[in-house]
Amino acid sequence: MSQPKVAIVLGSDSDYPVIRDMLQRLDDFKIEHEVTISSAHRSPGRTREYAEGLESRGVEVVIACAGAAAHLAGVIAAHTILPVIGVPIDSSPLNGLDALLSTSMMPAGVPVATMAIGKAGAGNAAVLAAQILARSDPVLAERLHDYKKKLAAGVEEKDRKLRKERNA
Ligand code: RP5
Repeated sequence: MSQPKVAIVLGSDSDYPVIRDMLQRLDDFKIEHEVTISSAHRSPGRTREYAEGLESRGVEVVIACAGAAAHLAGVIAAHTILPVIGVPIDSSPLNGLDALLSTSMMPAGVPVATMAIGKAGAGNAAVLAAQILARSDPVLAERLHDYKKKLAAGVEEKDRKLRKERNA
């Protein structure tokens, strides 16, 4: 297996079902990736060690997914110079609003590119990671152009179906 370019970190195994689209999209873009569970609160030492080792292993983008008072993305960003994409997971009684704020509202100097809450954000994280990697990978850039074309074609197809239904 070749070296992962994208490292996905989950705060808990309970976050895994939310990232299905992300994994599918990374597979579709043919981007090597790895998934690890590590918690900013429950396993802070492991999280720090993992973040510090990413760059030297050739990883280029990190996607950190966590719910509740989610510090995972920020803590990883504190320990690496790699771009960190944060996905707030809707796993708490506040439905992810807590995670959205704690992931996005980073103090000056340590950015986290924060996605939407939940499944849509998880899928978008894969697309953003692909867009970052595509700056130095023309083949991947071509796959992204195709992806955009498919998105547009999907909307046209929905429009056609709706018009047909309404005229039936
Ligand atoms: C966060 O707390 C995790 O990212 C998860 O979204 C949430 C709940 O974790 P579990 O109690 O299910 O392990 O750290």
